Parts: sequence; C-alpha cells; structure tokens
Amino acid sequence: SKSPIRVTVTGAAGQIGYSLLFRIASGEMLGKDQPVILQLLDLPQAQKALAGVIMELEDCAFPLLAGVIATDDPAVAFKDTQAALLVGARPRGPGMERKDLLAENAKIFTVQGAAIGQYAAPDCRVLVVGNPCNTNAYIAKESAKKFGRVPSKNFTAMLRLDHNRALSQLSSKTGRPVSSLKNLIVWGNHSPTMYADYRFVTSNGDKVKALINDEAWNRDVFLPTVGKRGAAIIEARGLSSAASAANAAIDHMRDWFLGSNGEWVTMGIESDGSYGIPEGIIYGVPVITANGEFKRVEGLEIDEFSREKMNFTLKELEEERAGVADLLG
Ligand code: NAX
Repeated sequence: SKSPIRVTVTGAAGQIGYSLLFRIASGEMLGKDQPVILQLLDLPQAQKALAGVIMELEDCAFPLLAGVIATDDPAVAFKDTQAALLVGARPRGPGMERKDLLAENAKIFTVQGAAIGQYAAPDCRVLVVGNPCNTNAYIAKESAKKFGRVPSKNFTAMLRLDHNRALSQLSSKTGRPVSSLKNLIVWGNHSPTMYADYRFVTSNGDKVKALINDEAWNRDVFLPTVGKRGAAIIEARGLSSAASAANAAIDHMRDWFLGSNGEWVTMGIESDGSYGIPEGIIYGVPVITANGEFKRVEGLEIDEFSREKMNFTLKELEEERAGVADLLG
C-alpha cells in the first residue's frame, strides 16, 4: 500500500476546517487508496477547540487517516508536508481598513511562506484560501523564494469556489446539467472584481453563449450574482461560506494531484506574463491538470469587454501588491 502523504491545514479549528478535514481524511482529496497524516495549525487560543475536532476525527475511524498532529508552530505544521492548505487568516474586524487587513495578513503569510520554504517537502503544493487569498498566496510565494526549495509555481490561490458558483448559475440558466458544461474561466482576483467568462463554454457541443444569447443577463445578472455570492451567503446564513469553500478546496487540490481529465479548471497561479498579466502576480486563469502539474490554457482570444474586466480585477491585485511591497522588504 502507499505511504502516507502529509497534509497541512492552517486555521484548522475554524469553520472551513470543520468541513474540510473530514473529507481529506476520508480520501476525497488525494484518493481512496492514499493514506494521509494531518498536520493542523491554529493559534494558541484555538488549541482547545482543535483538540475537540481531533477527537471527532478519531471517532470517524477513517481507514486512511495515518496520524494527526496539532500545533501552533508553523515549523512543526509544515515539516515535510506535500499539500498545504492555508485557510487561517485574520478576518476583517470592526472599523478595520482594507490596508490594515492586508498588513495583518501579510505578517501571517510572510511567516508561513518562510516556514514552507524551509521545512516543507520540495514538491509541496500550496493552496491559499484565507483572504485576500491571491495576495496572501503572493506573499507566501515571495517569502518562500529566498530558501530556493519549493518552486514559486507551487503557490496557488483559490478561485475554484467562484468557478463552481458560476457553473451552477449557468446550469440553472440553460437547464443543462453542471457535468455537461466545459471550458469556463474565472479570471483574476477572488473578490467581487473577478471576471467569470463563459464565452468558451460548451454543453454537449452547443455553445452556451449562443444558447443564452443575452448580453444584458451576463452584465446585469450573472456577473453580479457570482461576484456578490459570498455576501449573499453571509446575509442569509449569518456566517460566511464554509462547506462550499471546503468543497472548492478539495476540488482544487484533487485536480492538481490527480488530474482534471483534460477539462479546464480555474486556479489562481503565478503569472508568466501571458494575457497581459504582469509576471509574478497571482491571477485566476484556466488550466488543465495532469501528472501532478497544471498547464495554463494558452492563446485564447480576449475581446474588448473581457480585456476591460480583466484589467479591472488586475488593477485591484496590483494595488494589493503595492500595499504590501514594503512589508516584504
Ligand atoms: P474562521 O474564523 O471560522 O476560522 C479561521 C481559523 O483560522 C480560526 O480557527 C483562527 O484561529 C485561525 N487562524 C487565524 N490566524 C491564524 C494563523 N496566523 N495561523 C493559524 N491559524 C490562524 O474562518 P473560516 O470561515 O474558516 O474562513 C477562513 C478564511 O477563508 C477567511 O480568511 C475567509 O475570508 C476565507 N475564505 C476564502 C474563500 C475563497 O474562495 N478563497 C471562500 C470562503 C472564505 O470566505
């Protein structure tokens, strides 16, 4: 049988953690034949709650769960890890400005990026979920870089929830099953500025754009619905998305490790300068995954409407990057 893979989850005592850990331990992320060791990081004040979550993990008697470590020390949490899910982040408190939020998170992701750079397995794949996730992934990547161990391309951000939200909206609009919809993209930042682009989407060979044939719906309904979905869930549930976020994290990592079977999925990855996105920025793009690697879908035509949307979300990312530039030194 296979030897266990070490999986790190940060913010493990939080809401997303509570949906995520059980699915990782049951084999939904890395495969039903792949044992895992969970290495769980959270703050000192969350260790008691984390101990409770671990009791529940034990009570599931998962055959694939080969061990669990709980710690508040990033050096321990990231030791030899091959899959790191960075969920824990500083939430925006009352009266907190966006720049304070960026600065607080920059501190966390500088420390965690450096710990990954020093202690993780060299092939460690990193997914940042904690917001602002693109810029947090950027900071972690830059902080790991100086150790020259884990490659920059292994630092990714989660756009998959936006991708899944958009798929579901397109499915309701067209009456076509989600499983029939191929070639969706969500460009840019995980924020209301993201651009869900269905120009290339097909369903059983039909062009979905032609099926819908309604530009006003795209502009006035689809894009705002997907962009503001997180806020709509907070409004309805009184809490932010957790199970759907955990599900998207599972989808992202499963496809990265096990492949997307030739299908496009959206990942926030380090830009190589293509599509007019400056090098180094973590930006949502379409990828196909196979053999543990992702490959950007290249050469897509960008029309005027799309260019404008892609530049708008890029501008926000560039502002975020500028906002943390001096913190990175
Ligand atoms: P919770 O507040 O329930 O849990 C966060 C956990 O992180 C807490 O247990 C906290 O103690 C821990 N934590 C804070 N700082 C830490 C640090 N420095 N090291 C380790 N652990 C730390 O939040 P939850 O609902 O689980 O959401 C977590 C993050 O996901 C938030 O930043 C949230 O904004 C983000 N989201 C990102 C999404 C995406 O699509 N990229 C969607 C869902 C979610 O909103």
